Amino acid sequence: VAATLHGYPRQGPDRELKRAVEGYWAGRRTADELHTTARSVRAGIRRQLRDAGAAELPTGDFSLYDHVLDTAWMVGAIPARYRAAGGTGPDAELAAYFAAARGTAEVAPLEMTKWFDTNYHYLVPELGPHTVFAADSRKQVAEFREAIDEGGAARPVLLGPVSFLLLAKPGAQAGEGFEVLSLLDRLLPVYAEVLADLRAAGAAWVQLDEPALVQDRTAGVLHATAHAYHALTAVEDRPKLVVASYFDALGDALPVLAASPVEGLAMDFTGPAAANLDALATLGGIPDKRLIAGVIDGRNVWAADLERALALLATLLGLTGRLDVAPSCSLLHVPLDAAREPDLDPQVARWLAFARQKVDETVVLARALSAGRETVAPQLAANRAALASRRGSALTVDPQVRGRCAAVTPADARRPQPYARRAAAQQARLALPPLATTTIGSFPQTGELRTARAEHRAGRLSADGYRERIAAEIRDVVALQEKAGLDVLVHGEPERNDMVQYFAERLNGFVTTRHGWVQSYGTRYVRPPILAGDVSRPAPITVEWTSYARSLTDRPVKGMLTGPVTLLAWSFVRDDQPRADTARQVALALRDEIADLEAAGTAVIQVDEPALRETLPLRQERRAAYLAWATEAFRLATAGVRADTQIHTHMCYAEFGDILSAIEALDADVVSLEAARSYMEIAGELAVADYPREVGPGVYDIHSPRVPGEREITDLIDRALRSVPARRLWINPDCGLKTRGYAEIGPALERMTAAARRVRAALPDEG
Ligand code: THG
Ligand code: ZN
Repeated sequence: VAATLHGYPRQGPDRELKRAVEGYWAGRRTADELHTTARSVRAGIRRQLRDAGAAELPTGDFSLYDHVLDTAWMVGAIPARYRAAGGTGPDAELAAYFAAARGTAEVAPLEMTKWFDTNYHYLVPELGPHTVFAADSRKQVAEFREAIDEGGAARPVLLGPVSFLLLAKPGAQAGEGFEVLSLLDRLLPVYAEVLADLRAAGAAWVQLDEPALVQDRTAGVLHATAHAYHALTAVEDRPKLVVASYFDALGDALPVLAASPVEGLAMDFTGPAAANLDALATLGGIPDKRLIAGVIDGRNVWAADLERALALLATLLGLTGRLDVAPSCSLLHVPLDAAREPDLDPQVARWLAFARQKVDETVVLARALSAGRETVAPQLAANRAALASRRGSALTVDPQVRGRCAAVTPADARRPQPYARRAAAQQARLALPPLATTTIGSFPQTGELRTARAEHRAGRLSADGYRERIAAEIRDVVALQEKAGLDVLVHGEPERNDMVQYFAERLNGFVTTRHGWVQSYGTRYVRPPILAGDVSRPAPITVEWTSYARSLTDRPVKGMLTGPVTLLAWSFVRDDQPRADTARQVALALRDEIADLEAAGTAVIQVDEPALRETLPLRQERRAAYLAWATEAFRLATAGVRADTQIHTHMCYAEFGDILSAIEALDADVVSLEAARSYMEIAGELAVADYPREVGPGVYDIHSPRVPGEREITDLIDRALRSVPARRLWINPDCGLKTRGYAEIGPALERMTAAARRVRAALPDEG
């Protein structure tokens, strides 16, 4: 029994790779310098893994930007427009690669979307009937050679052919009815060639990742999977194959893979994928295959229960011909090293395992099985003590919070008045015109703001000095909005670094990290807070700045909060109680904040849930339960307000079609949605769903620096009016303005309000 893994964070200890790639983009580094940094980051990773005692290192999981884009490159499926954009210079390939990743002045990049239900985003390959695949194994072979040249075993890890196709989409020229999976037979020979190249380079085993098989799949897909692995195992002179899955159980795909001639399976046995154990036992195990058992959760930051993992592994030993131990998935999704967090509460620190610690845990388990428990007795004892301290800690169990949660009744999560009554009360209080205008909440985070925050943190700017900077920013933002003629104003959120971190820093139960970066996409990283204990709110969070903004204007100012589902989705959440319970605690803390905002005179309060769609479970059978607790948490946060307090929510990045009924179940008075890029669709979907309350499908795409013309906005409003009556239609940009510049948003907002006034003037008199 040996310890191995599927992948490791690829940024380097101080995000060296991010700096190198961004430096190359900015022209501050040559391609050679970039490759040198990349090589040294990879060498550092391998050293760390070998020192920890990992037996067979993954290779090829490294990426300059994204591993799905790397796979598209490996099979030659890079659209011609990017090859052309790369030019003919000495670095043409690198230029073409980054053109596909981030676009150029001439070409838009590939679309980006979420990697299953993680917070990582991949680039969506574009395929069509004319795609010509061609093998390019250079990256895979080079990274494998690097590893074995140092001595010791390595296992190339590739995205498998079935998942590659299922993650891709038809390109613009593909034509009606084109199915990406129809390309499988043309793709397989290319994979076979890569496998042969890796074999020639000395690879005994190659791992093919097929995470797409843990989603509900048709008989057709399962059949294609069986076909693919029969074809790949028929290749002569190939490495042994291990097919990996993670994030959920294999379900119907398990018997298919078990019956295929591949030599090994890597399976996840954590979280919802724990169902793999019974399924494997029912099948009679896989006695002729190697099993790489993912028993350490690769997606959270909590120290594993090693005794439980050992018991699980003992059962698995009887179900396989050869057992190895691994984290459940690539460690890409967790921060690098919990030992590098000097500011963490030491009590919490010992409960944590980041990537480095997860490798240590994996090695301890492998040693316990291969050399005997007594060889790792101290590690097991330390693990037991850490788990016991977590269970008994006052941080994880706050009796007051528990009591309050236990006392929640269904009525607490329901606004007492029906929407029609609320709408009348709100109209009497707010006296807004039809087609009321507003923004989503954030205004540009300028360089000066970021500098002021950094200066304040470093102690060079006093608390008063920093507050005055924020106050001045709010005065400017309010003045700008009055000048633009907006109906409902915001304070602009200059005091917030990040919509999750800001609240996490001010709520009991969360801790934040200094170096806990996790790749979100490309060179962009987030530092998710860690939700470790029972959540409560020691003091009001947003009331002061919201009230300050209100004092500057006669118009209504929206209070702005991040919703409970999003606070969970963008944090690492405790695993010692159901997420639904944790969500309820967060909801109650927000409910207090909303009550305080209301008591201070705030008539409009927005609770953002951009992540509602993102954490939808991968399997259909679990979705209803998730949406039930998620929408309940939102309502528990918001339902305590008076009838004449207007609740808004906002959502972005979503395929709303999947969750329209959940959006409705939030019972918000107003929902604003990202829509500028698919405006017709969302307005139409809302109409079809008979959405009964107020909506603001965005009329200004803030993801682009382009300022829309008034005419263009007028057209969008006219179009929306075909689906939504004027009284229920809001006019707003489609997301926060934090990434835009003031040069653009002044004119853009003025055109938006002008368009609203123009359409308003032409409305038939409602009498
Ligand atoms: N906040 C949090 N999580 C998120 C988002 C968010 N997850 C999903 C989505 N939004 C991810 N989008 C981004 C967008 C930009 C960046 C990261 C994720 C980004 N990061 C900076 C970087 O890597 O240079 C670092 C930012 C920082 O210093 O904190 O630009 O909005 N919580
Ligand atoms: Zn948004």
